[in-house]
Amino acid sequence: MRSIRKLGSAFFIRIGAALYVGAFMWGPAWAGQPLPWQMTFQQPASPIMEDVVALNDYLLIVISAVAFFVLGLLGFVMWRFNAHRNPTPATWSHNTPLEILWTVIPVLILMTLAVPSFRLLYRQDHIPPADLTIKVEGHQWYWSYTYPDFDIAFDSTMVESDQLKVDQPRLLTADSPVVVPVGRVVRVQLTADDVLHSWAVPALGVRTDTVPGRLNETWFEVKTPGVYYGYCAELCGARHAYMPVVVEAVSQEQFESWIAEHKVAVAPTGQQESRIRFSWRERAQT
Ligand SMILES: [Cu+2]
Repeated sequence: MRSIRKLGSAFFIRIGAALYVGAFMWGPAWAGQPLPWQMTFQQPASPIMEDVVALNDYLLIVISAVAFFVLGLLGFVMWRFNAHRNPTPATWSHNTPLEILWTVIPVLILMTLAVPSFRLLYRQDHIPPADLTIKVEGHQWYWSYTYPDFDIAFDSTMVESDQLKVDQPRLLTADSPVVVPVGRVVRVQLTADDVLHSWAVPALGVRTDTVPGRLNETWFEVKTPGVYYGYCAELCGARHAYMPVVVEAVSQEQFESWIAEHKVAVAPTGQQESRIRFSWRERAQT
């Protein structure tokens, strides 16, 4: 009895700790990267990730209810129909109404799980009219990014631990982040030039394989400015753990000046200005 009480208090301490860490973690200052002792998702920063978290919470409620119901039923059967309490067992073996019920009810429960799940899957797969396209190419072991609308292309490699600045997370910091404007739909086209990789940013709800010879597509829209860290999520070789993804979401003005700054190196000035405006105007019409 004492050990059960001990177990019980350990359980509540754990739940309390999880709630504490959860509350701590969900503060806005901590968006976009994993934390020590983190037990749930990162703070969602895109509509898709919000839906993922909502679906997860909903599933957790349903599966907990099912698990507790089955556990209760088992306990009741063990207590009520054990050999002492029920020495002469009943001899019937079929009950049609009961069998229909225990088939139909689980089917209905599965439907209530399948509908929101498929809805989310469709939403992830169906790319809305995009404001910006970024092409991602996985290499052993770094990423290269292209902004075809603005003729910008660069490689992004991990910053080694001894070269990190203050507040830069180890193994998650890359030298050149992907810069995107907040509140804009970003279409991401992904491929690889050697082996399978996977471009994953947990807070944005993005995780799509990059496959040599194929083009995959995904999308995201960042709701709040910030730096969002991700990684390669497909075992791709010796330095698989050392190809982080960094997405920096900035305001529209900051994004445009970033574009202008990076564009200078590859194209004559003046040209990018008109292309930026053209790109945004095109979006406004759709
Ligand atoms: Cu990889």
